[in-house]
Amino acid sequence: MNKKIGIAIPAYNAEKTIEGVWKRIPLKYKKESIIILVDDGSKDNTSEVAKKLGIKTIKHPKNRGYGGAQKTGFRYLINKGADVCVLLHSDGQYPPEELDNLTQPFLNDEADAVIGSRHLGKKLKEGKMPLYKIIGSKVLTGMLNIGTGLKITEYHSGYRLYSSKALNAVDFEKIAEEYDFDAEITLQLKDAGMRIKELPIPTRYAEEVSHLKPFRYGVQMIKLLMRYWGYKIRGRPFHKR
Ligand SMILES: Nc1nc2c(ncn2[C@@H]2O[C@H](COP(=O)(O)OP(=O)(O)OP(=O)(O)O)[C@@H](O)[C@H]2O)c(=O)[nH]1
Ligand SMILES: [Mg+2]
Repeated sequence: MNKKIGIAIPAYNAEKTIEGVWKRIPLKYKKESIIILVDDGSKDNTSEVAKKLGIKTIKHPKNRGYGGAQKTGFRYLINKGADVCVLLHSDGQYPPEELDNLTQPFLNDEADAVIGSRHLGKKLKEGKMPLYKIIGSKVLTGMLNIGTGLKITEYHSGYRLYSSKALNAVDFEKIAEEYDFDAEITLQLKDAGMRIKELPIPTRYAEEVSHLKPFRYGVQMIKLLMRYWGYKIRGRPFHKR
């Protein structure tokens, strides 16, 4: 079954890493897929580097945040007719080489969303994931699973794929603008009865700069759980907006 694949690359001050990521995207996706890079108000030459590589680029005049960058990318892909929207980070942390494996469940119509799980991949230390992130993501994942009754191995992975149908079903443009976008959409998809498949991916931490503020992120996860309960128990709207 032929599905149109779209790839959205959120990028913030990523001038040094984009070329490396672009080179690792298998040729067939460069030929057959829709690829969009969303420059989220970078201060460096992210857009210039991307355009020189021939990557279709949209630039946010002002930095919106990780979630905001995704929404612009997914909206572009859906408008261009993509059936499957892939999120591929611009810092090289998530391997483009895994695209065939991660898109397969959509081609077999086995899933509405796929999460590349580093915990399933089981090589966190070898991949040099900082210890505070290993502990942090396990604790927060445990908290969200206990709080929702779901069984997800990792809510915080940035390697994610969604069918356009699933994105529309959860009204993705109303979801959080920052890092909590990924965990929130996971809860929304589950709540909408979507099939989420997790597949193992390798972990890779190198010299890339992490912008994630762990404490702020932890608070966002607790607030997300509160909103989920407010929605489940009181029928309050789930979306913040
Ligand atoms: N930090 C940050 N990244 C953004 C933003 N908008 C888009 N991005 C991109 O979103 C992706 C994820 O950002 P990272 O800071 O690497 O976050 P992360 O990978 O979840 O966290 P780490 O595991 O700490 O690297 C990268 O490709 C960024 O370039 C933004 O406003 N802030
Ligand atoms: Mg990163």
